[in-house]
Amino acid sequence: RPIGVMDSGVGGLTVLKEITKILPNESYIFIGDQANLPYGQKSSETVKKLTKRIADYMVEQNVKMFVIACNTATAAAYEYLKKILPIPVIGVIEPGAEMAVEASKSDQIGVIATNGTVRSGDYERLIKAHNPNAVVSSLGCPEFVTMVEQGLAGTVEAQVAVNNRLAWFMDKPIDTLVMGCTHFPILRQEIKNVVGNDVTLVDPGIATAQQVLAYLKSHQALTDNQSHSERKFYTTGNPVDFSKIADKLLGTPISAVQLDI
Ligand code: DGN
Repeated sequence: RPIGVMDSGVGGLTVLKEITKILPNESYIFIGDQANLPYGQKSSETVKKLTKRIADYMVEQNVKMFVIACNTATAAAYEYLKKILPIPVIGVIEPGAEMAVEASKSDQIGVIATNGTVRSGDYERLIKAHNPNAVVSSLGCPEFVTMVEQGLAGTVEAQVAVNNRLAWFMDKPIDTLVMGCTHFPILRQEIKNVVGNDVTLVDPGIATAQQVLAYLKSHQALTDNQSHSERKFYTTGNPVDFSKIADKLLGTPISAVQLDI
């Protein structure tokens, strides 16, 4: 049985990439809900409904696990889906928060995310649950999502936008910055150029992949050979646009199929 991975767009591919690196034998179904992108500006109730609709489809496809590779959807729907789905559900925020606490020495942690994720306060709450002394500074960066979806990562335009937005951190003594939106690791270089080498960038996708591995291992649900492994990519938006960015990101040609749900 495959692992189901979803995002509002191409950002979740950064998480999928980390999962497939350590679990190459598994099969995967990835869904990008690009028809409804961006999730970050929608109400939490709406995001919950959109995420449930994808989760229901994944369950129909008989996936063995559902990974919410989107911070905004994790904030809005993780607790709810964990209760109602007949399969295990993994979100990106808790693993990311733990990873940030481990990475920080000064307890001064920055979070960049969508407005929806910042509004939920989940990173702050979970970081403080692991380290009550932590000081968390969170900033919404919604325009980063649009830039990534438009394929602008690596351009001067993207660098300028990242410079402008992250200037907010200049007077904050953070030593760790969580890329709390799965689209943001695609702008890692631009972000690094602004915050410099002294700030550790945390990619929750890496910690999430570790959690997927740990779960499957402890439940004896790992696939031990690659001969039947398959990767299917769906978007509710335009498959040609999706594939263009996905190819670049995963470093292999992808042919995405349009999904009508
Ligand atoms: N990639 C999503 C996240 O991690 O929050 C959000 C993108 C969006 O829909 N705004």
